[in-house]
Amino acid sequence: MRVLLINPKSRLPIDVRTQPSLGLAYIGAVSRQRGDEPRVYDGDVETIPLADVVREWRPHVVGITANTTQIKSAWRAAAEVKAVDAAIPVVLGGPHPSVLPAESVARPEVDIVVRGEGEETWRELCDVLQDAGCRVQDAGYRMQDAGYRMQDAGYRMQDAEQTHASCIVHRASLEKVCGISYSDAAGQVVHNPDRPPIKDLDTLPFADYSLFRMSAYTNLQPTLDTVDGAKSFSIMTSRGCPYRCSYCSQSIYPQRYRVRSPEHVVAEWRHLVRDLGAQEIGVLDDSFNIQRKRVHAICDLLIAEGLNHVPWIMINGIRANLADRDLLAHMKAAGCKRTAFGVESGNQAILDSINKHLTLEQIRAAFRAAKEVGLETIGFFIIGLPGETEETMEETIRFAIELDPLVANFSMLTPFPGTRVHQQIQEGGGRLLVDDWEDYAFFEGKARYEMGTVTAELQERKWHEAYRRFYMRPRRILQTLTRRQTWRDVPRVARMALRLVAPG
Ligand code: B12
Ligand code: SF4
Repeated sequence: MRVLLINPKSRLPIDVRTQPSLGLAYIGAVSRQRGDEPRVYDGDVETIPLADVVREWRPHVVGITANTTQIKSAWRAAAEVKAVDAAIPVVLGGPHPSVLPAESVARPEVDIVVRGEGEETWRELCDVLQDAGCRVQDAGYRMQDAGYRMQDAGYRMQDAEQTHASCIVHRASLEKVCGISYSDAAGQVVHNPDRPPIKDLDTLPFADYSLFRMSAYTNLQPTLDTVDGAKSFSIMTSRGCPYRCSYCSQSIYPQRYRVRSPEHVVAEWRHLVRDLGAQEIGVLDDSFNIQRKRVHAICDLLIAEGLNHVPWIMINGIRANLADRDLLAHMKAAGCKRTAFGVESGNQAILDSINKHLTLEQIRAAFRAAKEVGLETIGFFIIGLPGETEETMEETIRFAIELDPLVANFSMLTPFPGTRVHQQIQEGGGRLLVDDWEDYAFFEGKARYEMGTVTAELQERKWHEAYRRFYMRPRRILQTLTRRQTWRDVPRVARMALRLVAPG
C-alpha cells in the first residue's frame, strides 16, 4: 500500500527548532516492515502543497500525527486529503487525539483515531484497511461539513463528490482492532478497548529516518548549537514515566514506564552514527534516569564501542533526585554534553502540590554535580502553578538565578486536556482563558487560565520578569556574548531574545 504520513504544520515560532517526528518515524518503520511504501509529508519543512502530493501519489491510506497545538492543522490537512479523494481513509494519532478521540472522530474529514502507542495498532489497522480495499465505507464527507472555505483548500466541490461513487466499504472489520475510535454506521462514536502497552520495546524496529529529508531540519537546540548541515537525530530509550506530575500530559497515559535494553539502544545509536552520520543525538525519554543501572550500562557500551565522540543531549528533564555525581560523570564520559532538569518551582510546598516528588535540596545537588562533571545544564521552570502567589513566583525566579543553568526555560502553566491541573482548574472555579487549541504553545507570553491568586496579569508580568531578570544580569550578558554560538546565528538569537525579554 502507499502510505502517506503527515506531520501537520505547527504554529510555533518554528525558526526555533524543526526536527523529524519520531512518532511518524516509528509508524513509517512499521509500514516498511509490512511491505508498504511509506512516505512522510512534513508540513513544517515541505514546500509542495499537500494536495499536489495526494493527487499525484494517490496514497491508499493517510496517517496524521498531532499534539494539542497541531490538532487544528491536522484537521486542515485531513480536509485537504479528503478534498482530493474523500474515500482515502484518514487516520489520526498522537497525544491530542489519544486524549480526546471523540472530538476528532466527530470531524467529517477524520475516519479513525489511533489512541496511545501506535505501532501494533497501525499494523493491524493497515491489515484491515488493505483487506477492505482501502476505501472508506460511506465516504459521507462533504466539504461544507469541514467548515473550511473551498478557496483555502483550492479544490472544486465536484472533485470531492465524484470520488464518493467509487467508495467501497467495511467498518465492521474495525471492531477487532484494539486502541482505535471511529463512528459506526449510525454515526455513534465507538471506542474499541485500549491496546495493552508493548511489553518488549526491543521488538520494535528502529525509527526510520530515511523517510525524512534530513537536510531540511535544524539542530536539536539551534539557539545553542550549530553543526553545519545539522545531522541531528533523536532516540528514545524508554517510554512513559512512573511519576505522575499534575501538569504533565505524559502522566495520563495508561502505559507506564518501559525500557529498551542497553544493547538494543546502542545498536540503534550505532546505526545513527555509523550509517546515518549523526553529528549530534537527542535523547527524548521522558525520564531517562529512572533506572540508573541501565543508564550506566548504556554509557559503558557507548564508550566500549567508541560512539562517545558524538555529542548527545537530554531534550527532556532527567530526575534530579536520581542524578548522582557518578551517573552524571559517566554520562559525560559517554559523550553527553548537556542535560536538563525539570525544576518547575522554587517553593517546596508548590513542588509537593504538583506531585513532583523532589526537594529543592535534591535539585541544588543535581545542578552542582552536573556542573562539576562538566555538563551544560538546562532548567525548566513553570510560572503560575495552581495555588501560587507573587511570592512563590518570586522564589522560582530567585531559585533559577541561584541554580544558574546555561538555559532557563520559563513557561506559563498550560493546562493540557486530560491532566490533573486541567481538572483542578475546572473543579476549583478557575477559568480557562484559551479556547483555541492553537493557542496552547508555550512561547506566546499569554496566560492560559486564572484561578484564585493566580491571575493572568500576575502570570504574564512574572513570566516576562523571569526572562528579563535571568538573562539581563551583567554576568549572563557577558556569558552570552562570549559564547561562539551567539555570533554564529545572530538573527535567530536576536529574534529569540526579543520575543522573550521584551516587556509584556
Ligand atoms: C520531542 C518533543 C517535542 C519536539 C518535537 C519534535 C518533533 N518534530 O517531534 C519539540 C521540542 C519541537 C516539541 C514541541 C512541543 N511540544 Co513536545 N514533546 C516532545 C517529546 C519529548 C517527544 C515526542 C516523541 O518523539 N515521542 C516519541 C514518539 C514515539 O511518541 P509519539 O510522538 O507520541 O508517537 C506515538 C503515538 O502517539 C502514536 N502516534 C503518533 N502519531 C501518530 C500518527 C498515526 C497515524 C498513528 C497511527 C499513531 C501515531 O504512535 C507513536 C508510536 O508509538 C514529547 C513527550 C513524549 N514522551 O512523547 C513531548 C510532547 C509531545 N510535547 C508536548 C508539548 C506540550 C509540546 C509543545 C506544545 C510545547 C510548546 N513549546 O509549546 C510544542 C508543540 C510543538 C508543535 N509541533 O506544535 C506534550 C504534548 C501534550 C499534548 N496534549 O499535546 C508532550 C506529550 C510532553 C508532555 N509530557 O506534556 N516537542
Ligand atoms: S517526571 Fe517528567 S515526564 Fe514524568 S510525569 Fe513528571 S513531568 Fe511528566
